[in-house]
Amino acid sequence: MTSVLCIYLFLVLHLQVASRYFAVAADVNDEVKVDVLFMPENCSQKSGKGDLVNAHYDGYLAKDGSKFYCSRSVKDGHPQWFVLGIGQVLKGLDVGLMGMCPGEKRKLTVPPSLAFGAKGKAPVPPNATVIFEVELYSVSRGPRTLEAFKEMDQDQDDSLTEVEIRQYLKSQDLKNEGKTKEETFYDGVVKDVLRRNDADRDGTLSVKEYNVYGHDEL
Ligand SMILES: [Ca+2]
Ligand SMILES: [Ca+2]
Repeated sequence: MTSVLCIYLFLVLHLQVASRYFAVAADVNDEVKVDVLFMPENCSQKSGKGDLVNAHYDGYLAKDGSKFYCSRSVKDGHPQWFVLGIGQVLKGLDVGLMGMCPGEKRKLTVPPSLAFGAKGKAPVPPNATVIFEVELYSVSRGPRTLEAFKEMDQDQDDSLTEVEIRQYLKSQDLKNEGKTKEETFYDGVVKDVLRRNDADRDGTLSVKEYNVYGHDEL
């Protein structure tokens, strides 16, 4: 069922006319080619380095269009939740999702050097150019700053509970989109945030766990 959905969405994305094209420089020799497939009318906040973003992305091999990854078919189909620009995802995604609006859809053509390299990673063969169809759902500004931590930590006990993280995400959606999403959406996101960051597995995030990148401001 989920793979059918992915194929459907793939077709939908391809039927939409690429409204513009531009390239984002990533290295001297390599760059990610960005085709904007859909641009929402209103752009509340563009993504930048260090932002907490939520996105779906499907990966295809450029040479034959075969799909090797679909984020809708893993982890119960919840959109992937990661901090942009710090290596939590492939370099090509880190670069290709920059400056993106919530609701925007892009097609990213990523050279091997910014994807799976000379060795590849099964089922992606060596030296493969890959294509990602990405849809950005939400952008939260500077989640790893002290301001964001304090904003989330409502009872000011220097730790973030599931409830506090959930309320923060909802408040962000309310601010950016005028409404919140379904509760099951937040269930998945909160679980993912804790899975990635709760090092001592006590169910809450300490300042240290939250500040895994060692920013000075924390
Ligand atoms: Ca707290
Ligand atoms: Ca913890």
